[in-house]
Amino acid sequence: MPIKTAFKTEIEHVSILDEHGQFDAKLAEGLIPDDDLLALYRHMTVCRHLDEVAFKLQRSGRMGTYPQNMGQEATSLAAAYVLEKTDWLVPCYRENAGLFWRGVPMEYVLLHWMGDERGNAIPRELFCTPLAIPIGTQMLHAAGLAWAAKYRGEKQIACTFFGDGATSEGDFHEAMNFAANLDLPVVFLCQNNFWAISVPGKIQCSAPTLAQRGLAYGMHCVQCDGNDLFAVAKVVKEAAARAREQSRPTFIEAVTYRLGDHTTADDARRYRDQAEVDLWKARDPLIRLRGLLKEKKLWNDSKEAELLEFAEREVAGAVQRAEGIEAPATTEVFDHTFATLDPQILKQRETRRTSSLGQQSGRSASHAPAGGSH
Ligand SMILES: Cc1ncc(C[n+]2csc(CCOP(=O)(O)OP(=O)(O)O)c2C)c(N)n1
Ligand SMILES: [Mg+2]
Repeated sequence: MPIKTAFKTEIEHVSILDEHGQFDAKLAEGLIPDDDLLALYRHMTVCRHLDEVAFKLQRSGRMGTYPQNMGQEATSLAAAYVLEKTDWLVPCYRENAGLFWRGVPMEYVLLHWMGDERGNAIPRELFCTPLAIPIGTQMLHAAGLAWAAKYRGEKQIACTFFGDGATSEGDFHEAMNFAANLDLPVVFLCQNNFWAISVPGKIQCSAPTLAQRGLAYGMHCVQCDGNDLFAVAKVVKEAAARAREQSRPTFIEAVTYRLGDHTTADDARRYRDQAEVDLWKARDPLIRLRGLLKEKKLWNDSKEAELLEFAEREVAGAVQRAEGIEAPATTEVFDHTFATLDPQILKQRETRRTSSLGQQSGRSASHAPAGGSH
């Protein structure tokens, strides 16, 4: 018997505006009108400035750990731009641009990184889940949200964001498996920035693209330039249509790069070459978009200077609101975990003490019974 080919495919790579200023006007047709392009550029610039300010807040002890988004702004922003306002955005932690575009107030993200839970209480009407720090968990949430929408007969879809490292997690594969086999309207948007903290992508995946990981699940897969606002807008728009009209998921690999450290707790100079960083600095999504706007005679240096002043005011206002919020009551830690508090927890709420730590109400720990807990 002759050996036949059981399956053959190829992965497309979509690029519309590259780092050399090459622009494919035909592919870009109808994607982003000029007015929106200006608004999107302004938005990315404000987000970039927030990154700088957040870094300084952390260094001066006014914020906990912070992960800069620098270099990756185009991906989540393009997705949020083309999706409906009622579609779920299910983020990781490098999607500030997309979340702010949807309407999440900037101070929420600041509060989150300042360790204030109120930063996670995103208004329901914005359809954004809180930032997900445990790697990979949010992809399952997206599959669940899409499943719920499908069950209710709503046209709402879910778009979830995650990194290259997250594709090594079991949760990723479970989410992909559920989404593909239950025909769920999900867009899986992987931001491949080549690093999972200090672990390079090439030792996490032996295949030439991450995109092809979706093939194993019978899912449509595509790779795009993640630093190209147009390319991401195009592939997400098509994926959203596939989700809404055919209730089928898509796996998108957006190729990007984090220009900063993993977080403020990291020093990337210890494991990556400056030459690599410099290469990607030249591929910065802001630089190429600014170039296109200038070419279209929509932008100049005085507008840029005005924008930077605007960004400073916007971010300063958000910092002021985040730092100015009234401190939470110490009892609030009990408010969002249990629907009803059992007597032991009620006692803890009243006394702020727990016998399990050897503490007892009205008595000092040194008088606690031996063993300290019961
Ligand atoms: C379940 C889990 N394991 C480990 C970690 C520690 N951790 C935080 S970020 C990170 C790397 C994530 O890399 P990637 O998915 O590529 O996202 P990136 O930070 O590059 O955007 C790891 C391992 C975690 N947060 N959650
Ligand atoms: Mg990564």
